[in-house]
Amino acid sequence: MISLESGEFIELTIKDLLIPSDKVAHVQIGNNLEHALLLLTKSGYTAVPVLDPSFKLHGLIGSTKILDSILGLERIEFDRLESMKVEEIMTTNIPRLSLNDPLINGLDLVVNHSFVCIQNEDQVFEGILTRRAILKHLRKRYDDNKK
Ligand code: 4BW
Repeated sequence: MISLESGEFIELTIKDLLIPSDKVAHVQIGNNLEHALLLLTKSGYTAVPVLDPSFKLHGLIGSTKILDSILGLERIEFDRLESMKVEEIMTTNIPRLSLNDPLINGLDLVVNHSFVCIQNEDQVFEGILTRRAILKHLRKRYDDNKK
């Protein structure tokens, strides 16, 4: 068993496991779907944040949503990628946390989301908390407990 008696998931905050914004791939409002699909394909991520020029967080865009948006009745209409903008199809109803929120709030959210966006009080994007970071942390706690 992993002992969490110290209450560390309440004592630790999101800040402790954050991937900072400068290390997070993103697209910008105004980018077309062709650009977004290229970025997703090249980076290997299935979804990334959508930011504006002042780094405010507006939503998420993923490859499944992009491909779904260009599905025609009989074929995939790739020519539409150039004219459609990310803001037309991005998901805006996303969970958001702040740097000082307790890590337990992040743990709850990564059950159903592979990552959670972190923003400040002005909605400026600070980075992400990933499922991987939380699992790595739990694994380390497990190893530490065995010693
Ligand atoms: O390029 C990658 N590098 C590494 N080290 N791991 C990767 C990479 N691409 C995928 N992975 C692994 C991670 O374990 O596959 C998992 C699922 O990827 P996803 O969701 O479906 O693209 C990754 O799990 P994770 O690290 O917990 O990340 C969860 C989700 O967070 C990813 C992606 O949507 C987003 N993400 C993670 N790091 C990101 C990022 N988005 C933009 N920039 C980053 N640096």
